[in-house]
Parts: sequence; structure tokens; C-alpha cells
Amino acid sequence: MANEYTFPKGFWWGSATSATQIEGAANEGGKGPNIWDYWYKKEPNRFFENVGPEKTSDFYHLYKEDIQLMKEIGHNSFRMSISWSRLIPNGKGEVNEEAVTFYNNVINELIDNGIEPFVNLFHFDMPLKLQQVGGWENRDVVEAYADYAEICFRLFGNRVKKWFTFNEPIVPVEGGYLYDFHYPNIVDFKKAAQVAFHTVLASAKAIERFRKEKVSDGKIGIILNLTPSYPRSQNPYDLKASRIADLFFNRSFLDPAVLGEYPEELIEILREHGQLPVVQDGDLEFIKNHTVDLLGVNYYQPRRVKAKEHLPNPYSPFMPDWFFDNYEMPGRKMNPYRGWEIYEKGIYDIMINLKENYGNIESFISENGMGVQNEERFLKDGMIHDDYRIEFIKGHLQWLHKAIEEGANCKGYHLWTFMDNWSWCNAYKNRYGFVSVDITTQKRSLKKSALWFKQVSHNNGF
Ligand code: BGP
Repeated sequence: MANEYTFPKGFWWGSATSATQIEGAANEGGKGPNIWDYWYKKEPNRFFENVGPEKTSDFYHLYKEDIQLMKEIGHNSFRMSISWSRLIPNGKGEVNEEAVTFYNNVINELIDNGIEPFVNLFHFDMPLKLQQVGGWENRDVVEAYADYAEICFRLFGNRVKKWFTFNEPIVPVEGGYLYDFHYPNIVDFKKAAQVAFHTVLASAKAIERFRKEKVSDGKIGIILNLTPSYPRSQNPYDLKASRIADLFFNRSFLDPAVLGEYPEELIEILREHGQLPVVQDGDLEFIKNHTVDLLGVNYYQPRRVKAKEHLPNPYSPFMPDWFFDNYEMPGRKMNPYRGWEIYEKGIYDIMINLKENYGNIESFISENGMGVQNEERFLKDGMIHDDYRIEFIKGHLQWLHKAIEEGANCKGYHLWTFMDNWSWCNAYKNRYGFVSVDITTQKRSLKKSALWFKQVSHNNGF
């Protein structure tokens, strides 16, 4: 049967993961502690059903088996991250040879199986030793990160051709410094702004090191969670609120990473409210000269926004009068198993925005996915029949296809995620994988969506 939707030749089909969420072996192989290991010990009750990151999906031991499954379900590419504290247990200084062997083995195994490794350097997992000196609040950590990045390029850059400096760098800012859902659980806007700025600078520094290393035919990018922001109405207050949401949650990273400049309006707002971070001479020029080659877009749901109504916001200890409120638009389509909105057209809006306002930078969907609680309820004859996930992916791919037809420079689609895994404070609450994992036995089983995706990848469309 001919495809109704065919994607460009060589489209990247695969899935995304992160080290802390899949590797397990948190206290093995010479790994040093990161903030998740530490915070879990300190406050286990912050984690769903008190489950921490020690074991997760045990990719550290089972990677060979997992890579065979990736191959079986048609992956031509796969995103992983390197755990900074596994490679360099203290964050700086000595490199852990066992980690070098592990990542070499994984990278080689992927390549031997025809799967291109996409490697991300930082997915929320600050080495504890560096957090103890202030983490991203401390400018010295920016240099430590650039050194770590350079070590990775040297060790693996002869085989890895797609690199990413950060995954969703806004999340540690929101979680750790505004809304109290990540360690260090600080609520302080000024610090949040400093952390955000240092992350942008760190990304630029890693790009400088990458270009110096001249990783042949390699590209370096960043992965951002872009949440298109839609106002409740065309009333000027709602419009302004939506612009503020966009400036803070999308453009604060997107503009410097791709265009090399912060939006003027964002700087003005920060200045007006006395929240500008400390910036040293030359920093802005440095950022300007080190923009990304490639952009990963994580898209889960849009942001619906209304003007601030001065009501206490139960979700947020951070709520200055000049910010915005989230708006629960009546009639929006919801994922009944996770509670997030499903708005497939958002993916199209993002791509068209990149095409029109960001030089049509080369991009791909680096995460998109549907979390489901108690997914065992869909188990039938030994397989999870996740038809809802197939519909979810299809709906997004249709809009992505339309954007590509209209000229968007999108090169691939990675699902979040390959296999059910541990997720930050939610632990195993929401399942997202193509592959289900029994967390007691570690047995893997393909879900129905995995078999469907295999066809999609094989036919380069559906
Ligand atoms: C993204 C992160 C992933 C993953 C996903 C699902 O923002 O990049 O690491 O956690 O969200 O999150 P959750 O399991 O909390 O629904």
C-alpha cells in the first residue's frame, strides 16, 4: 500500500532517552553521585512511590539486548546522554575509565547495528560535587562543563556526529529555582535568571570547544522544549501575557542559541524588575559567535495563557504580578491517562515559526510522546495495546508532514521514549516507551506501537 504521508529521504526515526533515566548502576562502575542520587537519599518521599534512580531500566547492563530491540523496531538513530558524574565522578579532574569503556561499547554497538548515536551532554544531572559549589549559579561550573564537553568530543567524536549541549535547559531553572520540583529547591527569580544565563553561556563554550576539536562532519545543537503559547483572547492583556510566557519559556534559550541574541523585550522586562543576571564583558559577543548547527525540539503540549488575575496560584510559589497565568481552555483535548493537553497542530506552529523567524535552522523532533498511568490495564495476550499512542504519534506526524511540505527544515522524529523508564520525581508513574519494562524482573516486551513504528520507519511514512 502506498503511503499517504511520505517523509524526506533519510528521515531520522528513533527515540530518546537520558542517562539517569535508563542506566541504573548509580553506585557502580566508578560513577560519582549526581544531584538525583543525593536528593533521593535526602528526601525519598519527594519521588513517586519512593522509587529512586539506583536501578531504573538497567541499560548499563542490558544495553546489548536493548540495542537489538531498537534495531528490531526500525530505529536508524537513537538519542542517549552521557552522565557527567559517571564519566568524571567529581565533575572535574579524573576521568573514570570504566565509564569510557561503557560509552565506547554502547556507541560501537549502536553503529554496528546501523543506528546513529545522537549524544547529549547534559540532561538535568549535575554532579553533586559541582552542585555543592553552587551548580549553574557558579561561573566556574561553566568552565568545568566546557572541559567535560571537550573530553567527550575527544573520546567519542570520531564516531559520534550529532552532539547536543543540553536537553531542556529551562527545566533545571524552573524546577530548581522557581517552582521547587528539582534540587536544589530554591525559589529565587534572580538566581533563576543567573542559572539560565550561565547555561546559555555554557552551551556556547561547548560549541567553541567542539569547533576547535574539528569533529569531522559533526554537528552540534541544543534540545529545547518549545511550548507554543496561545492567548485566551485577543484582548491586549492576554496578548501581553502570552508574549511574556513565550519570551521566558521559549525565546530565553531559543534566541541566543539560534540567533545569538536575547530578545530586547526580555532584557527590558528583566531590567525593569531588577532581575538582570551578572554578565561579564565579552559574554554576549561570545554567545553571538557560537550559535548551534542543529536544533532538537521537544514538544508535548502547548501553553494556554491569560493575563495575571492576582489569584494565588496553587502550582507556583513564584508569581510576580507582571507574569502570566496558565489558562485551562474549555474543550481542549486532554490525554486522559496523564493529564496533559494534546494539540497536534502545535508541532506545525513550532516548525513554521522556526522557518520564518529562525533562518529555517535544521531541526528535528527530539521528543514527543504520550505518558500513561497504569498502562498494564491495556495488556492483552502479553502485549500492551497502546492504540492511543499510535494515534498520538500519527496526529503529530501528519502536522509535521504538512510543515515539511511547506518548507520546514525538519529531519527526523524521535519518540520519548525507547522503553519505560524512571522519570525524575514521577519515577515510574507515567509510561512512555515503545517497549514496556517490568521493573522487578527487567523483562522487556514490545508494545503495539513499536510494531507500528517499525513499519513507519521501514516505509519512511505511513
Ligand atoms: C521531558 C524530559 C524527559 C522526560 C519527559 C516525561 O520533559 O526531557 O526527561 O522526563 O519529559 O516526563 P514525565 O515522566 O514527568 O511525564
